[in-house]
Amino acid sequence: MPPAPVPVLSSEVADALTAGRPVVALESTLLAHGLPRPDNRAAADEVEAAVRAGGAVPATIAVLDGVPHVGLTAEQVDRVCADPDLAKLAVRDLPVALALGRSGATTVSSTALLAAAAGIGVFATGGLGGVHREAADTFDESADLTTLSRTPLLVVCAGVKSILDVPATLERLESLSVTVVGYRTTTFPGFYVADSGSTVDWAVSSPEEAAAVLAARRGLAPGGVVLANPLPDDEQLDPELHDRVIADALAAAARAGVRGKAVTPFVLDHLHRVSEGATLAVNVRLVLRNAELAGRIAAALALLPR
Ligand code: PSU
Ligand code: MN
Repeated sequence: MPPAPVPVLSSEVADALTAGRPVVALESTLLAHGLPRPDNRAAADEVEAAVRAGGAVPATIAVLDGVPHVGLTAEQVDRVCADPDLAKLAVRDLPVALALGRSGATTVSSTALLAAAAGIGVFATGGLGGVHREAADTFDESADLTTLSRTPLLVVCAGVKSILDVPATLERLESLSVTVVGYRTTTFPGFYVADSGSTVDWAVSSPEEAAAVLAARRGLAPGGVVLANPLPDDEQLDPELHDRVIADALAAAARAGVRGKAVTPFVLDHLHRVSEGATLAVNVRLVLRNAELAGRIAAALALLPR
C-alpha cells in the first residue's frame, strides 16, 4: 500500500486525537458545491456547532494550496464557502491538488480517506453519492461507494441522495461489503424524505450500539459502516413536492447535457431554486441532525478500548 497523505491537523483536532477525545470529520463539498453561497457560510458554523452539541470536536476537511487540512480556521472556512471556482476533489483528484498546490473541497470519498489517515473514526454528511438513475448508460457511480469499501470509518448520512437510483446503490453497497445500518429503523431514508422505499436488514438503537458496530468492523475487515439517519416525518420535504422537483431537476440536467462530477451540484442547485428554498432548508436540517448524532457516536467510541 502506498503511504496515505499526511493531513495537517488544527491544534484543537490534534489535541483531541492525542488525548483520545471524540472528533467528527465533516466534508467541504456539501458546503462549496451542495449549498448556495452565501447561505453555506452560516451552515458551516451550524454544522460544527451541532457536532459540539453531540459532544465531539468538529474537523472540517478541505485542501488549501496543496495542503490537506483537517480542522479549519474561520478564515479557511470563509475561503471554502466564498470561492465560486473551488475545485471538487474526489479521491482521484487529491494527488493532483497536492502536487500542484491547488485548493478544493473534499467529497465523501476524499474526506473519508483524509479523516481515516488522521485517525478519525466518525464522519457526518448529508447524503452519500451513489449509482445515478441513468447509470446503465452513463456508468455514473460515485467514488463514495468504492472508497467506503476500504476506509475504516462510520459515516452518518440521511441515506443516499434521492436524485440517485437508491435500490441500485444499496445493491452496490452490498457487493462492496459496506456495512449498512439504520438508526432506530430499517426503513432506508431518501435524503430529503424519511422513506426511500427501500429497507435495510439492520438497525441500531443508540450511539453506543453504532460505535460498537464500527469497533467490530475495524477488528474484522477493512472498510466502513454507513449509518442511515432519517429525518422525522414532520421535518421531511413533502414527498409529492419531492418527486415533482426531482423529476424536473433531472430533466433539466439531461437537457443541459451535464456530465461527470458536475451532475450532483447542478441537480442540487436546480432543486433549491425550483422548490424556492424548500430543499435547501431540509438539506441543512438533515446535515445538522447527522452532525449531532455523529458527535454522540464519536463520544461513545471514545469510551471503547482501541
Ligand atoms: N451531502 C449533501 N450535499 C452534497 C454532498 C453530500 O447534503 O453536496 C456531496 C458529497 O460530497 C458527495 C458528493 O460525496 O455530493 C457526491 O458527488 P458525486 O455524485 O459526483 O460523487
Ligand atoms: Mn458521478
